Amino acid sequence: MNTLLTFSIPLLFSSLVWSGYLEYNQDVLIPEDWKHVGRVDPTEKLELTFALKQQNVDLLEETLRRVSDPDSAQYGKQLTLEEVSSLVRPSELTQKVVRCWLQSHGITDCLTVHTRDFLQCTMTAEVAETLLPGSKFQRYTRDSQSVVRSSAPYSVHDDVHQHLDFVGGLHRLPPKGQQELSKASSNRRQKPGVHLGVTPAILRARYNLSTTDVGTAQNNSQAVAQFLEQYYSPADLAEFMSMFGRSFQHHSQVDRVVGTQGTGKAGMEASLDVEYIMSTGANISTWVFTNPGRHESQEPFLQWMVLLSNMSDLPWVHTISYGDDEDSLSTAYMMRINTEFMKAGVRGISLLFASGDSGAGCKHLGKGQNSFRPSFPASSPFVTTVGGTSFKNPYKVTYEVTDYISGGGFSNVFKMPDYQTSAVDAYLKTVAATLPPQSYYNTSGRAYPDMAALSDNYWVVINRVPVPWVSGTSASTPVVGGMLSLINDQRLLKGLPALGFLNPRLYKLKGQALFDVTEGCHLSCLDEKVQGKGFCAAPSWDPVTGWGTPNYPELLATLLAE
Ligand SMILES: *[C@@H]1O[C@H](CO)[C@@H](O)[C@H](O)[C@H]1NC(C)=O
Ligand SMILES: *[C@@H]1O[C@H](CO)[C@@H](O)[C@H](O)[C@H]1NC(C)=O
Ligand SMILES: *[C@@H]1O[C@H](CO)[C@@H](O)[C@H](O)[C@H]1NC(C)=O
Ligand SMILES: *[C@@H]1O[C@H](CO)[C@@H](O)[C@H](O)[C@H]1NC(C)=O
Ligand SMILES: CC(=O)N[C@H]1CO[C@H](CO)[C@@H](O)[C@@H]1O
Repeated sequence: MNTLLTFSIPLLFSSLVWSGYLEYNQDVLIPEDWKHVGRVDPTEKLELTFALKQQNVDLLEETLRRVSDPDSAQYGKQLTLEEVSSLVRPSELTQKVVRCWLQSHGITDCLTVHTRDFLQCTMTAEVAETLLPGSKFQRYTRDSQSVVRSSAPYSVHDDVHQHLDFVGGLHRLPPKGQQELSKASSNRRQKPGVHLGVTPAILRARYNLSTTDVGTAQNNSQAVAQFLEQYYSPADLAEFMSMFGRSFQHHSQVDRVVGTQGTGKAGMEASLDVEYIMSTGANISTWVFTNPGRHESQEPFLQWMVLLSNMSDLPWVHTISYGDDEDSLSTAYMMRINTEFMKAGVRGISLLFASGDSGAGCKHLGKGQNSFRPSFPASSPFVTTVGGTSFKNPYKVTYEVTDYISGGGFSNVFKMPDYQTSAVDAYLKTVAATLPPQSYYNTSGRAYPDMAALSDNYWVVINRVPVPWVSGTSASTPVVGGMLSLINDQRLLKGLPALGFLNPRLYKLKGQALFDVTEGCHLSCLDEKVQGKGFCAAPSWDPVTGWGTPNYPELLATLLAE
């Protein structure tokens, strides 16, 4: 192919003595619920993802700030995928060095993306272990899932070290869904004779959506991304809509499924996302991104990020119920994924992540010492994170209070972004006397969530049967997503750009057009010092419910300006 390759390889890659870790602080422990099956056969094919070092990441961040800040002259001047690509594409040198390195190991079966910053290559386990000294590929199973991961940290040759951010497909395992939690809450709350719960009609009443608040623009669309070993069922969606969708115009079908529906079965969480984004974001074309990986070595979340860099035509709003403990992930990985979020944001795409269902979380540091445990991507400064609420009276459409499961807190990895400093400072001052001990969290970090919606006692149709008492921020996130899609719809009809990365604008509203949630605390460590209590809601922004929940007509009015 390229003459440079044949000559430079022996010089560049003759020795494997010098190699270094890309992800020095990546957790490689396999959680106990995964069963070790054994070493992977050396001839077995793996698919690994190489994240190539990008250019102009600072400029990308600055561009995102400008296009998302309503006070900037650049507001709404979003970039195409082509433009993002010219900005961040890795240098020729980086591309060449990485390709040479792969080819020197006989790896030629690679796919790239439009932005050239990811390479996905197929190789045998034996080749992968030589390429990445230290790696040891093993097979693990959990329920019906089977994955191939490395039981030991990998390194890369010194010559490529500076050209890569990380290699995907060795460590991170698919997180467990929230079904456990839904069942737990059903036991706890079952009261004979009471059946009222959250339905599309209840949500539309609470958030003031009228029958005419449905999508009408031709080319608007929204998406849910799911990475569970379960899939949404088209028949359940249709049944759900015939049962609960009588009072508003809606679609009863997903327009596009990207990826494969997986080998698992129809799942509660997968159905929840789709059924509810299509209830608030009614009559809007909906896509589902589902387990795009085909190989057991792939990381479904990473695969989805790679896909975004390869598709020029994408829905404007994506809601994602996926998260992992920040402390289980390497900084290198989180930093790069964060850059991927910026790439989506500058294109005008809104990414909404569930804040998690463990409140402030809890990490045991040993000797009775604990700290809160932030979750990623909820803690990324470049996504909009959605927390959860309950009705004050669970059987009536009343005002909302904290759902104690609502994820929230402060990142230990990402610095607090400028758009939120005054809101967070105000909170910390207001509640100073009642804050948990300082040793549990880090107030220099990105604070989340940004907003919230109901997350408690939902009705879902699963296997053709309506099931009550389903709870979690995986419910509130698509509910907010659907409403942002409706606002995009009106913006597109007016010839305005999509909302894109919402936070800079959201924080400038200072709670206007949102129902402030001021009651209740979320959960945290069960120890003597905090006794299960994390942060508490307060007037204005708080790290439990953010700025509060949407009052749709007012939010529409304010976000429809310019
Ligand atoms: C990206 O899309 C192009 C075609 O548009 C395709 O050839 C390539 O294989 C895709 N990359 C990946 C990683 O799937
Ligand atoms: C929206 O809902 C609230 C509470 O249910 C109500 O007080 C208000 O009048 C409604 N309408 C608007 C336009 O805010
Ligand atoms: C539903 O959306 C389509 C465009 O996708 C539009 O033509 C139609 O009028 C909408 N329905 C209502 C009730 O607004
Ligand atoms: C606190 O967060 C900052 C980033 O905002 C980080 O640099 C620092 O290491 C964090 N401290 C701890 C103890 O994790
Ligand atoms: C994101 C989206 O839905 N884009 C659609 C816009 O319309 C064209 C032409 O009908 C479709 O091909 C796109 O998928």
